[in-house]
Amino acid sequence: MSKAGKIIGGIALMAVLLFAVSACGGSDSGTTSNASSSTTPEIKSSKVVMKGSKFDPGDLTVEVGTTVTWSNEDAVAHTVTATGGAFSSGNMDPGTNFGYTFNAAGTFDYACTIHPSMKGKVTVTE
Ligand SMILES: [Cu+2]
Repeated sequence: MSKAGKIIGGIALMAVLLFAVSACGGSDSGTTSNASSSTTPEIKSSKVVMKGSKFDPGDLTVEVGTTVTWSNEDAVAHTVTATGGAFSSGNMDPGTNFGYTFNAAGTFDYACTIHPSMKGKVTVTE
């Protein structure tokens, strides 16, 4: 009886160890699943950082359909306001973002209305 109990105990221990190993492996592979990316359309995005009262990059070229996100990493508020009125972020406090999707080709000059010398440009290509 005691020998059988020892075997059962051993099997139980192995089961616990196997479970621990498989659970660990499962959580590792879970973050790398990217199987459906080939069938979904590519999401194009680009980022402009606002820092030191400058847009970086100040001159950006993207493809039609790209969403550009401006991120205010400065200590003061800024705006992203298109010269032609295509888009306007309004006041952006430090730490906030503004996104705009460019669905037409062209050149879009913009500036910060608070700091008129703070200028940038997005060129959108087909
Ligand atoms: Cu500004």
